Amino acid sequence: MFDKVLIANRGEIAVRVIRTCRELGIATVAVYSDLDRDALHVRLADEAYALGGQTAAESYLNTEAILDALRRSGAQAVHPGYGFFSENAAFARAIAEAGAVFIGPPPEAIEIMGDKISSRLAAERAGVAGVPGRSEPLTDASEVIAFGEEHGWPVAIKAAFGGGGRGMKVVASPGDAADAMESAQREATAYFGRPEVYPEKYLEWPRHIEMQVFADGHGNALWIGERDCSYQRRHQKLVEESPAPDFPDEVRQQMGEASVRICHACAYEGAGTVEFLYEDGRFYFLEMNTRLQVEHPVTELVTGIDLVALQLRVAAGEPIGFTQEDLAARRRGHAIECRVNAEDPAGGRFLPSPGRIAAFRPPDGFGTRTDAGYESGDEVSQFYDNLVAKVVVWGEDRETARRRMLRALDETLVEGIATTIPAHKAILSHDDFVSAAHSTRWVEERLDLSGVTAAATAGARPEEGERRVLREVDAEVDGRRYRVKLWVPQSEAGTAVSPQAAAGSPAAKRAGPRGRHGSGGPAMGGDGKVTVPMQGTIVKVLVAEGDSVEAGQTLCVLEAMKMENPVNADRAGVVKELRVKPGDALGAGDVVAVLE
Ligand code: MV4
Repeated sequence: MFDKVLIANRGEIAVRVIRTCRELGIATVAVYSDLDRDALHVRLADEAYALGGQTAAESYLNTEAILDALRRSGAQAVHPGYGFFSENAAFARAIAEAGAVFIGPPPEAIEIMGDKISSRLAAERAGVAGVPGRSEPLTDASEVIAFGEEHGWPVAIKAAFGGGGRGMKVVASPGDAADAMESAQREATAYFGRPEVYPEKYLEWPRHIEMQVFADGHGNALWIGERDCSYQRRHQKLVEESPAPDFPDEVRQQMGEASVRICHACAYEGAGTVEFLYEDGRFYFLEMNTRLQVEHPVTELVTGIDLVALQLRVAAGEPIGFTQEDLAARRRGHAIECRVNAEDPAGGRFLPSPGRIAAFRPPDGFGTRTDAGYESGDEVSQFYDNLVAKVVVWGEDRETARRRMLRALDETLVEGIATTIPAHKAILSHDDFVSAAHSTRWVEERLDLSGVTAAATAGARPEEGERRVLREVDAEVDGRRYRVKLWVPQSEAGTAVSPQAAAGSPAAKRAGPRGRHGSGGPAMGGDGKVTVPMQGTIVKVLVAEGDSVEAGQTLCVLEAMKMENPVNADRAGVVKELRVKPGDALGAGDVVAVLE
C-alpha cells in the first residue's frame, strides 16, 4: 500500500479521500489555489502545496504545478477525485511518467469511454445496446428523417464527441430535422470542438440509472450496485438513491452483467460507472464515467464498502478480494443522497449563491452521513463547483430512508448562503417521489418550486457566545394574539421588533393591560404619562413641548442593554410636559413625557 497520496482536487471529495487515507495510515498531500489557501481540505491534509492562481485552469488544471507538488512531496500516487483531471488520459500518462500511480483506470480506457462513438462501439462489442441509433456521424438531414421514419419520432441528435447532454437536440417531426441538425452541429463545435453528430431514438420518460463497477489488475470485474439519478436539473443531479425504486431484480442483474462485460471490453481497472437510460423495463447504454462519482456514498451505504479504500488497494496492485456472490449478501436497505449546493432554488431558478458560510451545522444521528467540503466561516467561491456538502442517509427500506432524509434536512443549518435544501424537501415530500413516478424530465417539468422563496442569506448568525437580550413582542398566529419572548442576539437586536414599538401601537393598546405593562414597553397610564420600562440612558429626544404627536410616534430613544429602544406615544395628543434630555439616566417607570 502507498505511504503517501496526493489528492489533486478540492472541496468535499478531497476531504472524502483524505479521511480514508487517514484510516489506512496513508499520509495525505493537498494542493490548493490561492483562494483555497485556508480551505478545509488543506486544513485536514498532512501536507499542502500551493498551485498558484485562482481559476481552475490556473490551479487544479495546471499539470506542471501538480507534478511539481508530486515531486516535492514524494507522494507515490495521485487521486484525482471527480471533475478536473479525473477523466483526462494525458494527465494520467503524465503521472505515470513521473513515476507515480494514477488512481483511476488506464489512459486507454479513459480514451475509449471519452467519446460517444467509441464508447457505443465498446458497448456493442460487449453485446450491450445503446438507445436505438447509429454509430456513424450524420452527413445530411435526410438521414435524420430516414432514421425517424424507421425508428419513430422524436429523434435525439447528439454530439459524437460530447457527453453530459450538452448540445442534444430533440427532433419532433421531419420538418424540424434540418434546423435541429444544424444547431446540434453548431453546439457540438462550440462545446467539444468537433461538429460530428449522430441520431438516436428519443426516449420520452426514461429514468437515469447507473451501475457502479469495479475492476482490478487481476482480471476481476464486478458490479457493485445501481443508483437512480433521475432527479436532475440542467444535467446537474440533485438527488440520488440506491437501490433504484420499482426496478426488478432481473433487470438489475442484467444491467450489472452488461456493465461488467463493458469493463472487460475496454480493459477497465478501478472504480467506474456505466450510465443507462431505463424505460418500460428495458435499459440502454448511455456512456461510461471513468472516475469515482459524486454520488458514490449511496453505494457505500447499501454495501458497507469504502469505495475509496478499494480504489487505493486496487491501484496499489491488490485484487478486489471479494466476489459477486459476496456482494449479493452485502447489499442491504436503502440509501438517498441530497446534494447541498450553494444555489437559491427560489421560484425554481437555482441561482448561484456563493459567499461566506456564516454558520453550518450538519445533520447527525442514526443512518446519517454528511460529506462536506466546508465548515462554518468558510467561503464558497464563485470560481469553483458550488457543492457544499452531500447529505446521505441509510434506512432499512426506502420509506425509512425518505423520512430520515427529511428529518436530516430539517436539522441541517446553513446560514450566510442560499442552498438547494428547500428544493430537496419539495422533492422528497412529493407524491411522485413516494410512488417513484419520476423520470429525467420530472424536476424540470413537474416539480413546482414557485412556493420556495428567496432564503435570507444576509445578516448571518451572531458570533458564537454572543450575548442575547430579552425582547417581548406581540405576535398573531392564525388570528390569535400571543405575547412572545425573544432572546435576540445583541448584534441583531437593533433590527428586531422592539417591544416599545409594539406596546405603543394601537394593536397593543387593544390587547389590554399586558400590552401596556408587559416587561418591556413604555407604559402610559390614564394620566397621559409616558414612562420607560427599564433602566437606561436617553440618547435622543425627537419632540418638543407643545408638539402634536400621533399614536405610535417615537418621542425619544432610550439606550438600554446596549440597544436603542424607541419610546413611543401610545395615542395621539399634545406633548404637555417633556421631562428628559439626551444624557439623562432613567430608572424603570420614570416618566419621559406627559401627553394631553
Ligand atoms: C437521451 C434522452 C432521451 N433519449 N437520449 C442527457 C444527458 C446525456 N448523458 C444523455 N441525456 C439524455 N439522453 C435519448 N435517446 C434523455 C436524456 C436526458 C437525461 C439523461 C440522463 C439524465 C438526465 C437527463 C435529462 C434530460 C435528458
